[in-house]
Amino acid sequence: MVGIGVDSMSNSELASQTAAGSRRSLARLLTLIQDGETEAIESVSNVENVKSIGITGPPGVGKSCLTDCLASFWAGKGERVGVLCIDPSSPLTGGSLLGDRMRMEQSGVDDRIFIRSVATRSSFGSLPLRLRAMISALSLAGMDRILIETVGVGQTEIGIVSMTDSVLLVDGPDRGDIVQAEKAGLLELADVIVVNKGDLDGAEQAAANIRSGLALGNAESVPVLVVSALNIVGIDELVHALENVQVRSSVEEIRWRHRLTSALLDQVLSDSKFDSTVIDLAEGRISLEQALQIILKQ
Ligand SMILES: Nc1nc2c(ncn2[C@@H]2O[C@H](COP(=O)(O)OP(=O)(O)OP(=O)(O)O)[C@@H](O)[C@H]2O)c(=O)[nH]1
Ligand SMILES: [Mg+2]
Repeated sequence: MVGIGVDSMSNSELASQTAAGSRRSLARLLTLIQDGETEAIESVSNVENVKSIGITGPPGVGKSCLTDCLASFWAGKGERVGVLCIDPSSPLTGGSLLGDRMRMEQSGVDDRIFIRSVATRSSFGSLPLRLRAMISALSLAGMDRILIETVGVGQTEIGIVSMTDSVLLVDGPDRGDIVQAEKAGLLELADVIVVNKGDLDGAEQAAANIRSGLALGNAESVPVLVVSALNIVGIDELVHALENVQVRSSVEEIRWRHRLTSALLDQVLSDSKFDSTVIDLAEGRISLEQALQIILKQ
């Protein structure tokens, strides 16, 4: 029987049950991957990944509501949507916004959405790599779309969103936080930018400011849309933009640069000598150059 005793299943059994549609097996597999279980990560290493979208931006701009809208939109079209929320402060409801309306006409919307929260605690460095394997697990489970919401516009977020195939940057009407995103280098990874809360004053102006900023950086081809997740306005246009993202070689290069950096960082941090080297440094026994040599020699 599918879904019984997932705790005692081997990794390959979990993987095959996941592929057969067991949500419990998928949940267990994701937990093992998140915990860094090498065998679990290997069990999905040959899976062809479904295209994933990273959704990022400053706190409180409406990323979760927007993720909810997008997941419901695609689920309403009969697609299966996997959602990973990295360090969520506001839980996703599983398509409650748009879902309520769609449910009247169409059953099964919620069944087609799989949501998983992922804490970043204690996984500094390795989370981006594990995220790749989590995307593989969701792909194995037959998801048609994978959405990854992450809060903030710093280095950690860059590590996370560089693992996805495209990036949706969300901003609000009154914030100007996009400047922070630009400083952190996140703006150059954005394939689509939305100003959410378009029902509030200042949204069109914020979008105009972003467009002129992009034009200065020769990135005017990046669509900047005004939407309202709350009123479900502009979602069709957003879906269209996301489904028609142009691959830009310059962005691919940046993406791979971040992925490689994450992989290197992961290697260094998982080195058995790392912690003792830090102590040796702190206690003045070795220099930084010597520390580098110790770790790079491994
Ligand atoms: N007026 C208005 N409010 C919105 C809209 N979308 C979201 N909100 C509100 O903004 C608040 C934050 O929404 P969230 O979706 O939790 O925002 P978030 O970016 O995911 O927040 P964090 O994950 O905490 O960074 C909530 O109170 C939402 O109801 C919108 O289109 N218009
Ligand atoms: Mg959120």
